[in-house]
Amino acid sequence: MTSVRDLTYRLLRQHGITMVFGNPGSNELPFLSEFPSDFQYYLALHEGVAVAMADGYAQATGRPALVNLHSAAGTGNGMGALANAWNSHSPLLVLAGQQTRAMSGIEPLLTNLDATVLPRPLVKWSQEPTTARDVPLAINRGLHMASLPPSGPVFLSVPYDDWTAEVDPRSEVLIGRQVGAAGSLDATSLDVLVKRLSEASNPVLVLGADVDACNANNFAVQLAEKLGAPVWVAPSAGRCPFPTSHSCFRGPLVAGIASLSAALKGHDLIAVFGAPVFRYHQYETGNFLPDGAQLVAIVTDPQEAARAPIGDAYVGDVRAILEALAERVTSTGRPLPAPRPRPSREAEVAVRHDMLTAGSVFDIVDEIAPAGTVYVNEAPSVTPVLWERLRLEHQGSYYFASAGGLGFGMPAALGVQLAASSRRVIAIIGDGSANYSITALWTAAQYKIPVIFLIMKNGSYGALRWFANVLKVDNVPGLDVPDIDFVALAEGYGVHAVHADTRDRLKHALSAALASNAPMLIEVPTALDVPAT
Ligand code: TZD
Ligand code: CA
Repeated sequence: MTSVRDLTYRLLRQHGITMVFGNPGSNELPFLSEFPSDFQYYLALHEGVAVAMADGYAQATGRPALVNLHSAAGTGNGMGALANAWNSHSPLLVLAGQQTRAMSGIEPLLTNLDATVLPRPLVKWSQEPTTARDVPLAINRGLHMASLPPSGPVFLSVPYDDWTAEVDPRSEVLIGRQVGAAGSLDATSLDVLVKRLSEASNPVLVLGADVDACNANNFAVQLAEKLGAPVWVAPSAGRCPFPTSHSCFRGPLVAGIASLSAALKGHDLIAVFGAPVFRYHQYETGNFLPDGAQLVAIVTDPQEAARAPIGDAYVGDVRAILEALAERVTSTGRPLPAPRPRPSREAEVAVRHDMLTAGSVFDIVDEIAPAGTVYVNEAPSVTPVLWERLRLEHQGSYYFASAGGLGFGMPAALGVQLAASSRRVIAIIGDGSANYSITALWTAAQYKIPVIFLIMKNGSYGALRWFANVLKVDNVPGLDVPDIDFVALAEGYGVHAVHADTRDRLKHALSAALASNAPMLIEVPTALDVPAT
């Protein structure tokens, strides 16, 4: 007899899934029983870690990742991380165990009440199959749903007695079903876009995370060079879609209506690829666009296209469309914009030599880390400084929580490192943020995932101090996080750690971490550097 569980593992393999990120409970044990030897289970000690780790893995591979959570409580613990996965279009299948059908009417302990409602609205699709025989169909559907554009998380609740039930023999044909999406532009729309770009007198490109997600950074470079156009990263950037040392590169746009509009002043055409228009944060009044500017956006997500308050939008395959435009647009002959000036290293060091600044830390990292290093960032107040200092040249070089939900960085770095084993991942983590998913250290140690964790210890929720200035609110409690010993915490979870409070110590620690193939944590006291409002 073929069991539902047997066929499920075959389906998972066929979708390229042999990893499970999870934290089990009694409802999940029958799914995990006789765990196949070609699968690897990554135990996370908190569900937020499991989901964020899967998110990092899914983003870095572009393929769906499987998360296994425990009923309602486990799903609830994973929801913060699911918010990020939702915004980053990460293809995740979240599989949660349900109590046995035999007791479903009497609501025993660990029943997931209204299971399908719980993860909404942060999933594309949510189901609890009505019968055991529908489970393989639901698994297959969930995996395709997660992958189809716009990709994103899906949720499946499975009563635990279903796994040992016999499959419907007709489910065999699910193995090998191909489901794909087409989606370049039709010829007329493409002509219109080529014309608009070619005839603009001062076009600008704004690129979002989905450009990096669909491996289209090179096409963006080609298009920018042909147009001689500056390139900005859409606000609240979850990934880096363009090489930061390229002459056209301007940096990330500020996430406020007026600031964003001011940065784009003078452009007559704003072409947005792979980003919502726009993901603002701080509220600023003003017009969405500068005077005289038109906007056209190419996105994978119909919701993003429909809800944009301005401009035209096309929904389609961002890579295919960028590739077609890069090929079809003829070179305008406009000179490339002059490169952004590199911030001076010496000036920064000279001003505050008693304590390392974020700028000097990033300069050291940029100098020592090899080309191709991947950065996962969760140090909110110093993110603008990071974008000025680190060279992010290759596809898949940068990740940040797409919904701003903290607790993403440390576990996502593990997932990215598993996916990109030939590159080294450095996680740059604030001393506030580190606490939401600190148990990721244990997973790093146990599975020997060689992420380097750089803790930026400024003793404060720096970004909230900045936001309090933006909102002009005073005397807010709960904004400092003094007296946390990250070296002790890391050692406690089995990760070697050092405290580096000078440039030389940091250089030494980072070189040692890069030379070893074990995870390591470096705690760096840094000056609290709240950006000006
Ligand atoms: N909780 C969660 C899950 N996500 C959040 N974004 C917040 C709370 C609010 N929050 C921010 O948006 S930034 C921040 C908090 C608490 C402070 C981060 O402090 P940090 O980094 O030490 O990690 P900085 O560089 O000092 O800001
Ligand atoms: Ca901090």
